[in-house]
Amino acid sequence: DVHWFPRHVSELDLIAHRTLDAGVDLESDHPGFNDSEYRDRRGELARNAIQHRWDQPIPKIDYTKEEIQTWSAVWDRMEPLWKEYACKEYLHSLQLFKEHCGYSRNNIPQQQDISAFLKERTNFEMRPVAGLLSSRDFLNGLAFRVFFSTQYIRHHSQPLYTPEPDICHELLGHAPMFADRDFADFSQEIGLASLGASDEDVQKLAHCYWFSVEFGLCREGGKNKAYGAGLLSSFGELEYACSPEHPGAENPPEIKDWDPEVAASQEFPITTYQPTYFLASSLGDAKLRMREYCERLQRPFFALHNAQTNSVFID
Ligand code: H2B
Ligand code: FE
Repeated sequence: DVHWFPRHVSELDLIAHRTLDAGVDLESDHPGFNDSEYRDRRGELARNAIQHRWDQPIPKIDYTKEEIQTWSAVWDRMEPLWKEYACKEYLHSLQLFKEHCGYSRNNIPQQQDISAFLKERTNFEMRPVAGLLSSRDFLNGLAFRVFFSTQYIRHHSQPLYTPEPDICHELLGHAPMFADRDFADFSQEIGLASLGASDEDVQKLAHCYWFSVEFGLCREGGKNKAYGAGLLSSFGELEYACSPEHPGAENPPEIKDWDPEVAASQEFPITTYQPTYFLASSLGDAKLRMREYCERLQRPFFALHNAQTNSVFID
């Protein structure tokens, strides 16, 4: 039996409701657990995301002074590290986002502005989501060149820590990468392979996603640079991953060549720095290898994407 999957971008509205956590039921060790104002804000943004429909503009959010301070704190810690360790594609897009999408240390960009810009450049888009989705649902969105993105920010008491994706991770880590054609295509490749896939294959694809879109490194001018959002939004791990010889790294990570076959069955921790990273020779090469891997998956069909109608059909 083939698992249900969306055939048209409008059907992502159904998926967006299926959050594993509602984005509001904070765990007792969450930094915002005892802050009722923060919890109310999370509830408001979650409702905002659930009400969103695929063909509507994404409502503008008025971020508070306190939220902007948290954003600035992250920005200020990350900016010098991006210059040193982010891949050139990221740095190029970040510059464009500063010019066109309101990116700066003093302003939290609006998802609508980023989405409109990406749509024009690589035909990718963002859409709000209240909380975590299953791997299957999340990856299915990528097939339609849609990135599900949260809209809340981490708690101000710990600006450099978040137990879950937040706008610092989504907008500073992920969004700029989708302005790169190879990276956008790479992401969609994983998404298309996830449509109607077996649970086992979805898990393999989720591992590939983890070691690339979240924690991927690529080679550039004899150095290892980051293209993964988990690195680009984490000041400690970015340096740890790209500069394993830096003082204080007693336990340098293992760096393997990007091979989706190997990444698919590589285990990983989610609460500590990664012991293993995968290094691609370029984003274009990462994409080609991903495509080859997806073609080798045992599937009764392969989904193809029609960009004009933003729908998929079965080959
Ligand atoms: N859901 C949301 N909302 N954001 C994510 O970044 C995310 C997700 N990542 N679900 C997925 C799972 C990822 O960890 C992989 C595909 O399992
Ligand atoms: Fe992420």
